[in-house]
Amino acid sequence: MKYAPMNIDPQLADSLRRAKSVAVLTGAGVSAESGVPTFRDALTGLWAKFDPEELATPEAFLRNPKLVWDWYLSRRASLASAQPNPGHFALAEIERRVGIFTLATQNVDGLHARAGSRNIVELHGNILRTRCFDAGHLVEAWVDDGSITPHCPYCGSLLRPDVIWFGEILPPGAIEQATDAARACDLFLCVGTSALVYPAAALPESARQAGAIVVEVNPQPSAVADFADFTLVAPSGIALPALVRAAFA
Ligand code: BV8
Repeated sequence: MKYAPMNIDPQLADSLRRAKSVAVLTGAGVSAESGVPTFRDALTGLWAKFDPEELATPEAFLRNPKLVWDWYLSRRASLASAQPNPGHFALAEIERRVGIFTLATQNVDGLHARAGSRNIVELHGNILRTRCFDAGHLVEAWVDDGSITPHCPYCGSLLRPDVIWFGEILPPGAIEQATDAARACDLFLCVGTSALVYPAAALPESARQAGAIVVEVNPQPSAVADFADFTLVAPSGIALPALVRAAFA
């Protein structure tokens, strides 16, 4: 679908330009234009028959380590060719322009850091890191002894991707840091998320309750649009650069 150049409400552009503090929540949609399937689409092909909330759990992993490990290997492989898109770069530009900036992401693809964002809170971990299932320490290398999934070279436990699965608590301090930023910001950007997974999905409401201007960027508005002050109904790779141009050009 072709999108006309975005017209940004001058009031929104002015609010961003004058914001002293900005907080952001991103979801899989911000990486869609980088060719990374959104979380629920990630189960294309072989994975089509699985429910992601079934596959991304410690129980599923312990039940069938190879199935879950191979799913993450295939997602890592598809990430190898992914590049940050204009939406990622626009968020990095906003961080450079605004005094106080926090980017909380549900994404595990590492693309925000590659686009130059600095103050990132990875709420759900990072698929490119591997950790020991039992002890939790990160593991950079292991011997591929042909066992169905790799084992920790230090204790022999199973290795797992360093992501937060359903039913697992978030990294220590992550949701607290993101919530503090949401409550303290003048303007909150909610980008590319269906806002269905908690506690991340509570962040836009926390920002609204604290009096922030809330903006949703999503071609299919989520429930956040019901209370957002502004909704940009377009792909983030188009909407965010247009917003940056309108506010700072
Ligand atoms: C927790 C990492 C405390 C892994 C992910 C019962 C038992 C246990 C827990 C629960 C329970 N009931 C509820 C819960 C809490 C649960 C939860 O919220 N479940 C939901 C399903 C109801 N949450 C948890 O378990 C969390 N932990 O609560 O711990 C606890 C512990 C025990 C018991 C109780 C409480 C942990 C959740 C983290 C799960 N890990 N990812 C991996 O990636 O493999 S979640 C994963 O799915 C993502 O990280 C993300 O969070 C979520 C997907 O959401 P989105 O990113 O929004 O992606 P989605 O595809 O849904 O939407 C894409 C959007 O983009 C769409 O709106 C689309 O329109 C838009 N879009 C598309 N293209 C574009 C675009 N937007 C802009 N531009 C475009 N071009």
